[in-house]
Amino acid sequence: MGYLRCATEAAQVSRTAYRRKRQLLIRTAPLECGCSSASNFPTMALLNILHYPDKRLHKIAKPVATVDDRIRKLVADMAETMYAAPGVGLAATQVDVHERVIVIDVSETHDELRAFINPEIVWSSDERKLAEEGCLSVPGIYDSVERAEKVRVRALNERGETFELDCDGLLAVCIQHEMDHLMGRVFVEYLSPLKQTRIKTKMKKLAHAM
Ligand code: K1U
Ligand code: ZN
Repeated sequence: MGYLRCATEAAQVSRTAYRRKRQLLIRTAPLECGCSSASNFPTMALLNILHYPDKRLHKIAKPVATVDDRIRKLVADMAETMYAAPGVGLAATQVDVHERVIVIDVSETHDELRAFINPEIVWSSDERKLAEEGCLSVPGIYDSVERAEKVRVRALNERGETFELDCDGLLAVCIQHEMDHLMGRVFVEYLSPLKQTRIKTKMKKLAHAM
């Protein structure tokens, strides 16, 4: 119960921080129509997260052609959905949108939202590290996966500008996990066939119980 209350409070803090940040972004970034007012900007929405073993989680996402208001709305809705879950990352594939868009916020204060549009890993360390992972598409399942310890990512931000980011720790784990989602891969596929079968059975039972 303690965890549940913390998670709910964390999600509330996250949503407030994100709304504040988003208001700033909308106020400072001119909209496509050339108008800088946020009055016509649509409100955010919570999106439905697909659950493993849904086949749609295996679709390969296409690159975003133009970073426009449709993509900015998707980023906003994905952020709202990630904070509400609560989670530290979300890939568009998980909300049944098959375009290369990721949101991540691994900060303790839930106010460091990053959007990665058309992300590419341009460098990975040879050193690898085992770390525990969770997934909003496989609720209740946590297990260790080995990945590159550090990566450098190149992507577009919400304004369509290219940036590069050196990632380590949870951010490195999360970005690799989310980029796998964009390639139709779910973290449980790194586990043994026996564990995968058990997880599938558990998830199917859970879906029937709901
Ligand atoms: O992709 C996802 O499903 C999101 C996933 C990201 C992730 C976390 C940890 C290691 C690798 C990838 C999650 O956010 S799972 C939930 C979670 O980690 C969390 C939940 C509440 C508070 C803090 C973290
Ligand atoms: Zn996931």
